[in-house]
Amino acid sequence: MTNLMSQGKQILSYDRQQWRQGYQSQPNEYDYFIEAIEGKIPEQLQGTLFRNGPGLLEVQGNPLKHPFDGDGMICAISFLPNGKVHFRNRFVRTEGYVQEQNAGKMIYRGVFGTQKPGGWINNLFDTNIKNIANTNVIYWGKKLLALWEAAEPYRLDPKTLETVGIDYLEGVLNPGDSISAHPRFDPASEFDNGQPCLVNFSIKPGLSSKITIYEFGPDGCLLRRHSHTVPGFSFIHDFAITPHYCLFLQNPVTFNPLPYILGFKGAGECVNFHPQKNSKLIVIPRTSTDEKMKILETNAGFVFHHINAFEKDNNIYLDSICYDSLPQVKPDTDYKETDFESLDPGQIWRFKIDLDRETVDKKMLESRCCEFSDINPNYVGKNYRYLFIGTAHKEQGNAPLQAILKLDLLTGKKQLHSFAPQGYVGEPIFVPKPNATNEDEGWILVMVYDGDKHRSDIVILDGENIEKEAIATLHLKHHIPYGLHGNWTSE
Ligand code: 3ON
Ligand code: FE
Repeated sequence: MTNLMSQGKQILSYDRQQWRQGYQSQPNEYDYFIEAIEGKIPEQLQGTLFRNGPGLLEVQGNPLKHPFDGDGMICAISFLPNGKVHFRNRFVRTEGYVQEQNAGKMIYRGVFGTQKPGGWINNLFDTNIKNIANTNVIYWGKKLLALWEAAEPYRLDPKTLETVGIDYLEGVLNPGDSISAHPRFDPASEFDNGQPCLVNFSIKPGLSSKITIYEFGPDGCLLRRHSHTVPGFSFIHDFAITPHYCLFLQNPVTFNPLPYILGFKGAGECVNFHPQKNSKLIVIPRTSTDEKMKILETNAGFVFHHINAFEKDNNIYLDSICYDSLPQVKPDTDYKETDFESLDPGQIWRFKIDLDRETVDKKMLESRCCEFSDINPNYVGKNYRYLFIGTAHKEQGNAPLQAILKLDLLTGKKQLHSFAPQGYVGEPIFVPKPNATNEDEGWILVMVYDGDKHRSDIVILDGENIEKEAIATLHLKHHIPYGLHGNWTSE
């Protein structure tokens, strides 16, 4: 264990140097059975955890300005019927990744500010975007798909993680189209006799923005598609669903692309947030009935992610992670120098939407610094009781995610499992136990970076009581850089 670092008077729950090392690239591709296991893997836990995230934090020796610009690398952790657990990781062979690997140099700028070497002149007018397929990975319609919201999905072989190529979702997308990295899985769609369905969206931003909603059946075929135009520029990373509605929060942002076109900044750095302005809450019915889209206003700060939404007593509820300001890496600084204490934490808010009165009320559910949530997948769009989320070790202020928080929305009870000082958590994934009767009867799977050992672990917590000792800890032979999103599949 390391000594806790003190910075000024503040005692930190982590060591900055160790935290930084979680952003080291992992250029190797592994394929092995995990042998270093503490505890006992539950027999009933069978399936695969897929997760995505930047695997390279530099391109051919040029460090990235922002980790969100890193080439997507998929990890697959498979829990086999014989009790063994297999680990595999592979880069998505996107067109841009392959080109840069072959050329031995950086060819593309990054959306979040990574510039090609040679100064602005060498970036001037270069608006070619590299699809880095790094944000999420889903298994749907017998396809494994790596997603990045500014371009098309990449299809991978679920067994070998080999890249098959760009996937147009049975002809639904055209070359150059994009689809969000945050689909929502409706466990029992009312429009399809209770069958599951996948709901996703795409945004075409401009002076006004076109939102298209797509719903896919279990076979991967399109069931419903409709488009809507909303006023103003949009940067919408995520949405939420209920049985009858799709909910979007349009952050109060404007976009000035000039510094991007002139080669000074990344496109993402040209998004300007206006905290004093209201957000727009866009409510779109999932089927074309007489009901029309509604746009209501509320002050929500900046929102990347939503947790869940549901309908109750003629109201719609939306739970989201809100920031008072948009965290951006300052010019000429490095994300590895992040001054956490100067940034606003993500906090959980509940929005209550009355469609008839056209009002939005809000209340804070959790003030602790939070990000990356999951719930029991059978409760998506429903009045749910439990949420699981990455959180800071300390109750106040902004800090790296080092703990998992379980929030009981009925009683307000909280449970915390902290991996501080040496552990850093990613997105927790909730896997329901077969034949479970309680909502929290399941396992939490989470990848934890161990800064002491510079290796990553897969940790299994008991959903009913996350505070007790982990059910099992699986030690990988190496580290995996901090990631973004993933999913579990028992197929
Ligand atoms: O006009 C453009 C529209 C658009 C789709 C503007 C634009 C260039 C910004 C854009 C592209 C957006 C993209 C590519 C977004 C990608 C986002 C991404 C890869 C990740 C987002 C992660 C969000 C959070 C909150 C992560 C938090 C992480 C931690 C707290 C732990 O490290
Ligand atoms: Fe996300």
